[in-house]
Amino acid sequence: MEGTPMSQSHSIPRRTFMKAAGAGAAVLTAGCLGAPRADAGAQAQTTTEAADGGLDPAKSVDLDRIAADPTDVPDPVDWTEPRHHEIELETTERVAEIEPGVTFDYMTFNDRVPGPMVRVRRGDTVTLRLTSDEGNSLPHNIDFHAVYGPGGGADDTTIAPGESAEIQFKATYPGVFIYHCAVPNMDHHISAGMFGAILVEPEDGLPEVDRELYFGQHELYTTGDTGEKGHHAFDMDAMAAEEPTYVCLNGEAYAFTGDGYGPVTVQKGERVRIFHSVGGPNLMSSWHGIGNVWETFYRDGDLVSDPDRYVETAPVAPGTVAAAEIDTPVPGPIKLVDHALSRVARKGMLGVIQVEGEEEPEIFNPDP
Ligand SMILES: [Cu+2]
Repeated sequence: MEGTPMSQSHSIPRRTFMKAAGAGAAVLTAGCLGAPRADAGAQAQTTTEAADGGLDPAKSVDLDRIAADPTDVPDPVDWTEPRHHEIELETTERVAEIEPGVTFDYMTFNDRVPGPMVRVRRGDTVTLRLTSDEGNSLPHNIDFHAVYGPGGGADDTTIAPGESAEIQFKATYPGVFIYHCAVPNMDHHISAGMFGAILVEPEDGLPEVDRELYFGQHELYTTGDTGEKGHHAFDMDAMAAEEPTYVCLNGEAYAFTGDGYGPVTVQKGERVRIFHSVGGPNLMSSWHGIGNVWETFYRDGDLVSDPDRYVETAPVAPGTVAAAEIDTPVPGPIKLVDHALSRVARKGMLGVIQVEGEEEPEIFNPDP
């Protein structure tokens, strides 16, 4: 288990603020994203529909939280010779909340979305053991985009509930890549949460930064309306039509805002590397940080070509992990969004990095 701790616990306290249906979005997107998700009339109508037998009541949850902690990133590679890693991942099927009062049947790697980041160095070897929780109902497997081999490993890791499988692979090429479940209904399984990232550092490593963060964007297709209280079943037709109910950051709506677990805080002046994994299964992310710029942008997770500079909005295709480095010269929020902004204003796709520190009026003066 060198360098790749895969068994961390859920140490972050669950949010305690239970917002009223739809009411929170306007608050958390205050600023350039005033976001009325639904007016009072629409809320009343939704309630009536539910009473008429629309959605089943919310289920009791198996997990207090499905959203991975964005700060949970393995330490940078500090070794210079090839290593062997033993990595264990567990596939699970869990009920959890998309937002307060809205439950969903997630599928995960290690009970969180996105699944844990795996971090190795080019030339390292990995023995990967995949286990399927015995309470599962479906087959699962794992396809690493960092792997040469049938299905990226999926062909030899397809397992039934209670089973486990092992593969070994060499990380022969560098970059940051998606992994995901790849059973025949892979779009459903990815949509339910089964994706994560594997970072294969180049031999010379990555530039030193002060902090690294890891996020995952994906879509949920459900039988309910966005924000409708109750249990949302999966909607295959909506997925086929590519019309999601939610577009989430780390599996939940607005998780890293004042209405959720709170923003991720950094200190003014820190250089921050952000890994943005897009599981999809269908939607391209137009990745943007409001109030900032991708100072260095590693397009498509390519860590060896010359990176792009000062990119405002970057396309990140489903099945891709992009990386960017940002500077934080002024205090205030940096809002991580998909600049297809209806996904932000209405469907949950927003997270906030809060930069703490004294004002820098020469760079930005809010009160000249
Ligand atoms: Cu699966």
